[in-house]
Amino acid sequence: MIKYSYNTLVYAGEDIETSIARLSKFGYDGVEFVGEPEQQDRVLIKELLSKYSIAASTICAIYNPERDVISSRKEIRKNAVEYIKSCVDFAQFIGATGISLTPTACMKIHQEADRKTEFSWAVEGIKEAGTYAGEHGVRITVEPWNRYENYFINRMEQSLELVHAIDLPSVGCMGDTYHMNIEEVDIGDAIRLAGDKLYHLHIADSNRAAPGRGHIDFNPVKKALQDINYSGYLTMELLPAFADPFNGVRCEEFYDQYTEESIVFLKNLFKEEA
Ligand code: LER
Ligand code: MN
Repeated sequence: MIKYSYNTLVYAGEDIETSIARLSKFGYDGVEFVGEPEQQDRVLIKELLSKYSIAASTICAIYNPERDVISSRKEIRKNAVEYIKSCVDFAQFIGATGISLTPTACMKIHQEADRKTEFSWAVEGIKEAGTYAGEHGVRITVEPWNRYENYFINRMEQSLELVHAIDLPSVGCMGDTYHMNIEEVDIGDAIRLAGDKLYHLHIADSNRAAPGRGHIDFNPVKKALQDINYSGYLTMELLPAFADPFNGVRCEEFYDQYTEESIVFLKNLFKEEA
């Protein structure tokens, strides 16, 4: 059974109770939280999730130059693994089942060492974090990002190659339809390629707005998810149309309007063939 959640990153500047209450009101099963464990009140979050009868789905971890799993600097690689472990502790506390991961800093588009060396750092770091995650009942999901945000893992086949090399049940693949629309030949085929290793999926249209507001055809996405018997979360990760969408500017339509519209769109999509 597919479940729906929404990434609260776009609810910039809002108090967390308002965000959780909104998602509960519009019928979401879960909430995806930003991976800044030090800045979040996990006790309050847990209370609010219970108050509004909604689950924590996942943690969207944030990778920057200080948290880079394949940095050429050993202390930065170590810092990245410690950061993922702190997200695991946060996830376990609030009951989230997964943490998204890409091995490098967001917006890093140049490699620091040859691919083979960087790949071996990725395997080493994610194996350590993934083992810790598995021991705490949490899964790590490797997310390909488009070429303008990252150079290392851009397509599902690369995520799968890394996941196979890590070889842990607690580490799988994830997709994001916004990135996939840019990098994959066929989004449905990429989902089928991951198969039972697809642990999580971010949903946004081609312009990162609510599904239905861009030009992605979500029918093949639905078909592929059905083909692999996907039963995880579909998490809306919607972001404003800025070059730097993380700048905290409040965009009104991403609050009530897109939150409601997205779940209505996806529930209709999946209802049609039922
Ligand atoms: C994160 O899930 C993502 O998709 C990237 O674009 C960085 O936010
Ligand atoms: Mn994403």
